[in-house]
Amino acid sequence: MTAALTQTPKAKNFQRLKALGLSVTSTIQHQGCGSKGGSGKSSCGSGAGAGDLPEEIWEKVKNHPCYSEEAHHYYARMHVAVAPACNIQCNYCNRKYDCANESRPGVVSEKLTPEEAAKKVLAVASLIPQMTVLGIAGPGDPLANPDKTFKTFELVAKKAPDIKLCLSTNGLALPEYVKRIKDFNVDHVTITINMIDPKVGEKIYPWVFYKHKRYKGKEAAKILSERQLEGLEMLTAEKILCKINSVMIPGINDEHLIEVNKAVKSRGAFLHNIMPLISAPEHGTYFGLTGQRGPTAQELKALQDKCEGQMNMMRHCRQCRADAVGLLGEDRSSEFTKEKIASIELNYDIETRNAYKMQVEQERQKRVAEREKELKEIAKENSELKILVAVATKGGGKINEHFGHAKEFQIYELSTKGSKFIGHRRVDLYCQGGYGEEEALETVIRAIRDCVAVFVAKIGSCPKEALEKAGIETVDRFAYEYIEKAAVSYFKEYLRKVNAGLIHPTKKEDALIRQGALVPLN
Ligand code: CLF
Ligand code: SF4
Repeated sequence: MTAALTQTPKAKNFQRLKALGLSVTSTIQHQGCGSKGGSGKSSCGSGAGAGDLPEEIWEKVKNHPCYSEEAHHYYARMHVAVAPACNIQCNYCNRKYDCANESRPGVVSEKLTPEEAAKKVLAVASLIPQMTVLGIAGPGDPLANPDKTFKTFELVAKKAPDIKLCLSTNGLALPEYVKRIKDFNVDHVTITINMIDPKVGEKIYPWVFYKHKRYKGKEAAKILSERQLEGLEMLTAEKILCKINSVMIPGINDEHLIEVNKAVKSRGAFLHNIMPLISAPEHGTYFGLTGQRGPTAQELKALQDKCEGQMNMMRHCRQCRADAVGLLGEDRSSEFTKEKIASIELNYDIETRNAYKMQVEQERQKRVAEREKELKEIAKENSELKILVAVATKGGGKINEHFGHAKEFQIYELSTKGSKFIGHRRVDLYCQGGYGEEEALETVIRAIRDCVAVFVAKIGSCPKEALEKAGIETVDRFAYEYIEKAAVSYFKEYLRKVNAGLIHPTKKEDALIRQGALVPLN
């Protein structure tokens, strides 16, 4: 009898992952993933865990990196760019670039046919067992390209039945396709809703193309809004999980998004994702060219906080490309070009994929147990104080990244309720092949200057000094520990010092949100 035959199923699974060079932690670390962090249990659905949601909802979201903040530590999504056409014009979009509803402005490197897309999905699934979701999010609108979109879903469902199907749309054509969405088992749909008032809408949408006719101004916005809300109601009636994306455009729809939030909540939306406007002039969008600014970090957080009382908020969105591949904080799309796929051996192995999921479940339970222990401790404290900290991590929910290697920092709000993930800040890499880049350090400080401290696995003396001069404590004593556990432990100590009069908390300066999402990994 060979050794393989005497192995337990668990050992076999472990071997399968090892053959791919994978484990829950090593996979994420290897990829230098920007996807990490986690929040305490809260009413926030995106951060909610198994015990916070009804069983049938948890089953739908537990492996979806966008619908569960907790899942995005471990699971990846991929997009296939099969939908080039669009039926509306948004003032934050330039057709030459990705759909800003779901991606940073950046060209889609390759458009695909449904057959090419299905092959790409199998290639990615063969090499990245943590890829659990296929999303179609552009570069135009998936429902303005219904044949290509549904053909892709059909091919993938046949060949890789364990992959969840996900769709993101502007909603104009949605009511016509709800039945097809249901029939194709697409269980997650995102609608981008930026307004429910045509007076606001006409400032965002110059036109829509509906029933063979182009509409402009308020009339266009009214049609769009009615179709979006009707589509949302139809989807939720079919028990399809709906996420609403909204682009926050200061001075145009920022306050209005509170009304949008109420309207979508009352129609059964599961999650609301308010994203900052991306409007760099070089993208050539109307807003970019007219100098419309995006929100600051505090403006965005304040609006998300206001809406959180109403419904579950997503705060871990990376505004990813329409052809993104990988964990949310990374982009591995360049590894899966048509040319490279031709040389990848397709080996879609459901057992390896299940083995990865089993490992993730074990890892999740460990993290939850540690978090719960710390939460009990901090709950004894009595204080209204809230502070922000930035964390350098490359995955697994741990503080495991060097300061100089971080491409983004995770931001946590600490209070007596525990630690809560509130977003990420993209930064320029400080360490440039052995030396520190002063300009990059400036951008890091600007991105995290609303934080009291930055947690890192390691940091050199130069950046440490500059950060401390800027009022940001550098903390490396929790290197390689779980973020939540370390954060609560830090907050307890911080509170003790405040109570003893050793620290006098002051209002921190607002931070700047860096335009766009992550750049591809090197
Ligand atoms: Fe893609 Fe969108 Fe599905 Fe996710 S992305 S279609 S729901 S699988 Fe996710 Fe990317 Fe944010 Fe979108 S992080 S832009 S929310
Ligand atoms: Fe661009 Fe997407 Fe708006 Fe269409 S729906 S104009 S592709 S952002």
